Amino acid sequence: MAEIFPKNFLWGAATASYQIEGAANEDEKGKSIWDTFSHTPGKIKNNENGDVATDHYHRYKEDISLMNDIKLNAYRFSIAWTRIFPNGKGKVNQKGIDFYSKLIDELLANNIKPFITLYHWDLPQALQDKGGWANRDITKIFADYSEVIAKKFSDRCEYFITFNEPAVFSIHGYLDGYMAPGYKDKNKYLPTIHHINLSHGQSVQAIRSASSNIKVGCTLNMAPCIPSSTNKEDLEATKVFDTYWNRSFADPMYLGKYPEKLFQELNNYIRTDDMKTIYQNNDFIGLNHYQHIRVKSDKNNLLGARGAFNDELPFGIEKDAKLTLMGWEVVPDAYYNQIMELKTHYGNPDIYLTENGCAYPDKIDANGEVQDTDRINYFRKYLSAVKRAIDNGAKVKSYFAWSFLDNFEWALGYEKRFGIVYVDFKTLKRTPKNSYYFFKKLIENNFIPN
Ligand code: GCO
Repeated sequence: MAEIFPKNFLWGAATASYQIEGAANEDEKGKSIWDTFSHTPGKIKNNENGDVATDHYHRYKEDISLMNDIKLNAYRFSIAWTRIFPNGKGKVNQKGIDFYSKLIDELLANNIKPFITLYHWDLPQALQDKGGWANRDITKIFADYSEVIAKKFSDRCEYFITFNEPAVFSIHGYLDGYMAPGYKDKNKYLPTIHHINLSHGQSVQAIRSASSNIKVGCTLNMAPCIPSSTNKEDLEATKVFDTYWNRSFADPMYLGKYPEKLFQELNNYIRTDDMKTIYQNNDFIGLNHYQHIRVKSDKNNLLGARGAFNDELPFGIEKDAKLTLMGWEVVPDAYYNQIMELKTHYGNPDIYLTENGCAYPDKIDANGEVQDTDRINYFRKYLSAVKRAIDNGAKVKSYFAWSFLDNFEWALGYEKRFGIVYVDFKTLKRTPKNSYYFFKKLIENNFIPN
């Protein structure tokens, strides 16, 4: 059956500053929490870091030209806050503005719409030293940063995303310590939830006051939660995990309220009018999705519940299950269900699929090609799920593959290759994988290729 996507559908790829840019100490960039974390021995696999990454900072023209060759018409990237404000606030660093300005001009010259993510996890270390997201002062500082970016770039960029995956960086950054800044402290985690929500609201206000031509929303990582067994504890844990993972940001930002139990927990931090500020009638919801999450009860976790995690066998499945290199399951139905849940539960919003993809152990073969057939199959199945959701009334406007380039996969370093373009991390040479050509055909024909 023909797989025709709507007219004006945006086909893109996504990246994030710390994962690809490199140039960690150039042009007066300040230190971020990821610079600190990745230089702390034992935090990252093989003690790797993003100092050079894919060197996109110097190679962006080559990368954009590769995007244009397959006619991507959108590109989602994030701004490194520390390039704009090396210490998080104060005087704007013109060199940082210049870099993103050149990047945006290059995209537009190639007919690619820029999607700006303001925060993809690389908080200025100077702000972390003052408590980071656990300190309420950050809400105003983030709004000021948002306003500067909107003022500088709204003449050329229509789409702004405030945060990338608040659930991920709050849980892994403040509760289980797996990511920067590496805390395991529920007393820091709880205020962090509220301050991120509030920062989102203030940021949307600041962006809209800078320009009326902008579409703004937040990108959330949402996924159906599945109990790992039928035990009472695991069933209960699944509800708890769903609240923190899926609802702690979507509900306040898109419905104007916290789930009841969470509201009680956050009570100390919520002030008059906060909920109104958070609920901004966003232009869209951004969805990052990879798989459903299997959950089990875990007394050692500060939530008492834990989702199956990178690099471990998802709880409750057979040992020989076919998984991606992250240890993630391939479940296109979960993608369909998640998109439909946004439609029914969050008021049928415009949905931008801002990330979806998979890691596999890619190799360049004797002919100089990367035969990433597993990845192509993954995209085929997940895109069919997207098409099905569209046919059933979901207002999906874009699909961004994660990722354009192989890159620095946070605590897991460089081993997990997610790109549709292969990067040799020694020479930094780019080699398009077969999945890159899959997207070329898809975009050319508006049809999922066989
Ligand atoms: C995230 C981020 C990306 C990841 C990708 C694969 O979800 O963690 O948005 O930066 O690299 O999702 O894990």
